[in-house]
Amino acid sequence: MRGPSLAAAAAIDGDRLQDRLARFACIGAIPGNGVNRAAFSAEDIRARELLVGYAVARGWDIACDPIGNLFLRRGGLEPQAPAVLTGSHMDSQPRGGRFDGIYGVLAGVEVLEALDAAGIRTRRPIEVVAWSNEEGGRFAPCTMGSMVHAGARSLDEVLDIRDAQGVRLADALSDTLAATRAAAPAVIHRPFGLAPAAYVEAHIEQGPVLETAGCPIGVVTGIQGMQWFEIEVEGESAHAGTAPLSTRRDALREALSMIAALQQLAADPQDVTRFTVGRLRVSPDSPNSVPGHVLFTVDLRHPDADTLARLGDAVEPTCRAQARHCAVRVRRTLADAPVRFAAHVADTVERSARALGLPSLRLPSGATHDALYMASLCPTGMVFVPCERGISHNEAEHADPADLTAGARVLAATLVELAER
Ligand code: HGY
Ligand code: MN
Ligand code: MN
Repeated sequence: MRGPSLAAAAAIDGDRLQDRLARFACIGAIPGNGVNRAAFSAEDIRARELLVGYAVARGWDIACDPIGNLFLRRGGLEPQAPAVLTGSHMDSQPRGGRFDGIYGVLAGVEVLEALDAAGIRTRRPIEVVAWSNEEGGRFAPCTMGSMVHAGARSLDEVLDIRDAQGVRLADALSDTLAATRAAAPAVIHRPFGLAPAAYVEAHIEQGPVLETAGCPIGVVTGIQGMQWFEIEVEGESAHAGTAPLSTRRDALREALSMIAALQQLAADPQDVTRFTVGRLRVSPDSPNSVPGHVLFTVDLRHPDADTLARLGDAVEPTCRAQARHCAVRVRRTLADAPVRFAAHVADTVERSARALGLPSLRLPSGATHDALYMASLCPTGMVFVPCERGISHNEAEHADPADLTAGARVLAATLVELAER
């Protein structure tokens, strides 16, 4: 472990990190200590303006790609060398926690601050990215910014996606890009697909493994696969008091049969398969009208590619088999195979933790992250820190300041090691 790597880790200022986490937690704050910062919302824009302010104050370059992924760049001795990239996302779930995503962005900023403070100039530039729309709660699917940046989907394919209020992604994105340009003196255009030398993302684990093991650092080995579906059931709205049950085309009744059949399909005695119906929209949503239309979502995950593919391919036939008098439309909106991270990046994270006297353990990620798409562009890895009871996507999400600082220190040493490679 090089001297500058340890010096950068030592220059991490945990109080500044805590202070900035608290500032961002005020943007979109909701009762219960949580946040609601939907992608391309006014709250997202305020978060971007605050982040850009840090770069302007430090003289780091600011770049932005056409889907709003925001890059803060600290120059290296070899300006043309591919940068080492870190970062995460600033958007949140509707009832999100104050650490999911934003911790990885601010830990990356803290590394740049530490390098400035320690007067360290790395060979490669180091950049911090804030990915657009990682959560996918407003505009599905999730991890959209990194997905488009890595070329897994084109920008044109997502521009017409609408939120629940009918707002087009293109219009919300346009407002966000305009606000970003207004906040920064000079925003450099960043094309899609620019492959960095490596990508390392710091994130809370969002699961119980590290806390249960009493271990402060997770060396992430990869991310399980996932598939998302939108299923629409079209029946006929009717009068609750007059329409005989025998002739109804009740969209909710049939949707519930489909969901029960899908839960049966996903049943797993080993409790490895993850199956979630997180959204159920009923129309006309009135107590005395028979539902004529239902939309529900499926989030399906598994670490084994073949199992995931088999379950994913069974979703549509399972729904159609439950349809009696209603029409069904099944759309698969996301299909991500499991990824394994680059061995040398995981080894560097592990070596950094050891050099800093921090216990670590290797584990896969149950949650998805932008690192999943970055793994297709460059050697990629993640650093996890524990979160209380593994709770996340919930206002009660909490992480210990000492763990957050330790994770930033491991990130600093890892990034400097990779920037000298
Ligand atoms: O859904 C996920 O796994 C991520 O936390 N957005
Ligand atoms: Mn996240
Ligand atoms: Mn999340």
